[in-house]
Amino acid sequence: MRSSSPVWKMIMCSLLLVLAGGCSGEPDEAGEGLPRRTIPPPTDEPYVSVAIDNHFHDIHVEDDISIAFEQGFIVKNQGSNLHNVTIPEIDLSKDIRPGQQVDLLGDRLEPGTYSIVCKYHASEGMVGSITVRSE
Ligand SMILES: [Cu+2]
Repeated sequence: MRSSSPVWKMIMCSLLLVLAGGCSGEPDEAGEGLPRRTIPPPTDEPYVSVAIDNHFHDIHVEDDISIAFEQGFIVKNQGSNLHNVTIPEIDLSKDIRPGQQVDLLGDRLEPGTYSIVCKYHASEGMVGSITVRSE
């Protein structure tokens, strides 16, 4: 994507609005003394994986996703099929109906690496992995 596209500017403007509490609508190529930086992942909000038909987003094994212990972890079913979160390491298996979510905030995962499997669609590759850091 070209950095000068209107969509990209709109996205960046929205981010600036959230981060800086204001946005002029003008591109700010020179900056105003604020260091440009990559937005860090929020550590005080749960990490969310979206389940669609039939795939988990944002917990791909190859991406080696890790979250802070305090964050918690939510899987939202935004597809139209019934999905499931099975975490063999903690003997957890919960179905998630369309529009529902599984919230592991109150059932916090101890530090370690976990497999996330949809028992209905594992054969279609609906699997993932997440590591909970100890710090
Ligand atoms: Cu599924």
